[in-house]
Amino acid sequence: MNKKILIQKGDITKFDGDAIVNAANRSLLGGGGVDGAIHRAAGTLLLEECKTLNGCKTGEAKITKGYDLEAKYVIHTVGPIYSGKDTDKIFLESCYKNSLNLARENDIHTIAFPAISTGVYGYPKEEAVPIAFDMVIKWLEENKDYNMEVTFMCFNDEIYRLFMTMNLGGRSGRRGQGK
Ligand code: AR6
Repeated sequence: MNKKILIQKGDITKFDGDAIVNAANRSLLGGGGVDGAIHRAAGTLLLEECKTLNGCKTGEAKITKGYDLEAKYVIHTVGPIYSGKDTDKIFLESCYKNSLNLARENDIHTIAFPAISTGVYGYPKEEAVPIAFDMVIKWLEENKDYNMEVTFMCFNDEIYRLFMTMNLGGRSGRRGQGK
């Protein structure tokens, strides 16, 4: 099993690491779901900093401080609203890739992701989880020279079960090789 990937159940706002990722919307001015929870836990200064960022395009990522959170930074990314088109996957992959690139640029070594787009944005969980997992594996392989630990913070049992299946080698078998 790859020790650089952790799968945990819980609330991402409690993550005690360098950064958490927010599944935001293009305005970056807050919302429901994990976005609302992060803004409530971080305090109003987070919104003030977000107002200076001029929003964020789908698939891209922007960084702020974490304020009252344990995490030092919040990386805000905007997942696709599920449409059933091929572009959904490309945008979802970009969220993970661009968040990790931005993390590396900011010397972040521990980061937690929620399951981007699987709530309000309607991405089917059984499709979104393998996309997330495979993209993170790919990024870690391409950035072997950099020490990064990625936590998938699962807020519900189904997401947790899907990530655990991936990590045990479920779909591709790559995790089942004694690593
Ligand atoms: N910790 C970890 N994961 C969580 C938490 C939490 N505290 N709360 C929810 N989740 P969603 P989206 C999970 O809807 O689908 C907002 O209004 C949740 O179970 O938060 O990308 C934004 O402003 C689900 O698996 O984000 C946007 O408008 C996952 O986080 C829109 O929702 C994502 O669900 C973005 O929609």
